[in-house]
Amino acid sequence: MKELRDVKDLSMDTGVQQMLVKARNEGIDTAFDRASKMTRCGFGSTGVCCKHCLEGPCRIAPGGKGPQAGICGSNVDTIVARNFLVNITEGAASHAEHAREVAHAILEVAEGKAPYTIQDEEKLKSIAEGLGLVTEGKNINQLAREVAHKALEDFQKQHGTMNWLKLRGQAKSIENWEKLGLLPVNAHLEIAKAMARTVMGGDADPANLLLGAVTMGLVDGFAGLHMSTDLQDVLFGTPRAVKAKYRLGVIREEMVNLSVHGHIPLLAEKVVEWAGKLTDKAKEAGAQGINVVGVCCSGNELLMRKGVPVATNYASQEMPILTGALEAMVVDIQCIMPGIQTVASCYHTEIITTLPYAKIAGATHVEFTTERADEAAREIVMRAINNFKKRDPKKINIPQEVTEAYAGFSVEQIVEALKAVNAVDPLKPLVEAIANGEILGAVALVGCTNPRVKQDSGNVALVKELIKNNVLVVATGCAAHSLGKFGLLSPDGLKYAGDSLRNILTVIGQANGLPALPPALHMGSCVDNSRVADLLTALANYLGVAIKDLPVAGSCPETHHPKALSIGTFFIANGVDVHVGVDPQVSGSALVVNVLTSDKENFPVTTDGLFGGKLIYEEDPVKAAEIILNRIKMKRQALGLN
Ligand code: BF8
Ligand code: SF4
Repeated sequence: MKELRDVKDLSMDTGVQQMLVKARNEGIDTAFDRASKMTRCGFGSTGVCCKHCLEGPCRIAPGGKGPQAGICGSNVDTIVARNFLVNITEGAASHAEHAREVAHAILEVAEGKAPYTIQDEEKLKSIAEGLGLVTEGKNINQLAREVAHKALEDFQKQHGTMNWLKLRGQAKSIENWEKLGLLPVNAHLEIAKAMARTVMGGDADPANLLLGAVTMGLVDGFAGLHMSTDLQDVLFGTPRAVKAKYRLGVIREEMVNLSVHGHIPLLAEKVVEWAGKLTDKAKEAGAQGINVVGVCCSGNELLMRKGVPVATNYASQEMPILTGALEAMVVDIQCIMPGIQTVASCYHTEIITTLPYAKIAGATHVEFTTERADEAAREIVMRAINNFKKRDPKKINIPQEVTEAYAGFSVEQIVEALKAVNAVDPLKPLVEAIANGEILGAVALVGCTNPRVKQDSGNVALVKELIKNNVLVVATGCAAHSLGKFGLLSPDGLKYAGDSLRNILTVIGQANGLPALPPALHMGSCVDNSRVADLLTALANYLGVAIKDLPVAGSCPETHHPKALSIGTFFIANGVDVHVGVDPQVSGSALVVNVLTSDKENFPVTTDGLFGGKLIYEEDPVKAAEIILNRIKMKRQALGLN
């Protein structure tokens, strides 16, 4: 049995460290300790294990020793590429299902069947126009119904190209995908096709399988990320800058604490609404009120639109329960560790699952559908209130640290902030700063935390290195939470920035009545990586170049989920370099590694050559920053910039 590691080596977050000590004292297992005990399988971690039929599992030993083909004759390149495509498909399917739920909800709202009100009519209109719909003379519900039908077509149509790809893709990228025959028809069709081609006896050409992964990246990007963000903005409002609080200290002893965890804001928004309506009931139970706190991407959605505080990010999702002051954790889908139920069974906390296809044994299940959203949300909040009296005061121990952060930087908000500097041509100051080198380039910090990696350390270290070199950083997902916890979403974080970046962010901030903008702009949840893509599209169109020409990159230092890989594939398809700090499990095939990570000069077929972007795998965040900076400088040079 492996030794447990010192809690200081597991997370940078002192509140998390405090809870880890508490967990060990109480004999409770957490993801961090399970990660310490888990040995890595050499075959699995290099991607060379195939379980696609019952002849196997077949595994190819490295270094040419032992069998070099599976029983069916699959070679190592096919096995690794096939496993990679399965991974990307899992990620894309998650995002597509998220988007489909929201599209369906919009349809129900338009038909008066679901208790939500459309919040951003302007955005609905502009999406409708972008989709080629006639908007004149139509009321909001008619328009919403037509937009919902267009969205749902992206899960049904049998010919042509996904509507959302044509709506949001940059023309130059689309041209390239079309030339390569990669355009997806509909999300469900492509997901089914990917399953069919990865089955035993399907596609056995590794290069073709990797191209399949790119199509899946496009499914993820357009029928997942873009569609989700667009329709969520329509339904719940487009985010504007908000100030909010981070870390476990946002849990309050005197309140009924209810955390919302998962991804789709249909549930999260309703829980917040009902928490507001049931304050009196909480007071009757002896609490001062109801405190909703966010975890993971549901946390991001509520933070972006409502300034709801964020308790913690992925790897430490069990910790809010360990405070002993969490009455309930309500979850929907994705990134929810079954381990939360094991921890909750040692406390009064009730885990509440809400989707029929995502239950946890032992948890309470309150079925959430948009049609009965109010009843379900009311029941969930009442359950939390009723649990308040069940607390064991001896078990309460809430870490005190809280940090302040700004979030809510939608593209609309960024453009509005830039308008305070140049009302007529808002992108001009930003583009000029990039052109003259005051801003070297831009990097999106995205994705996760992973219990195998010291929590937050990669995300924070990489960003500090980038901003020191005057790179503008935008952030999403749990990585944005890391930055929020360590002051990088606050103007105070500018102390780590290079002079010219600090000056520009101060000028823009002051034009907007703030001391400065933070060094990293929080753009939202993982599906909101669409906002990053929208920003890149706007910049590329402004300059009349392709996205692949921009001096930008994406980075996910603490990757854990297949969704992070499918998002990364979407950006690579657009020609954006993507760094991962955790092994993407393809190292068993030199061919796959070369296609994904080599420069175009060094290998006959690469994503760098086909799309202009490549995968960078580097565990050390400082070294990764250096590689990213060099690629950004290379792209600057190609644009004729110094
Ligand atoms: O979609 S960042 S750990 S919660 S996968 Fe998961 Fe990663 Fe968090 Fe959000 Ni994204
Ligand atoms: Fe083995 Fe081929 Fe079956 Fe995979 S598909 S388990 S390599 S026989």
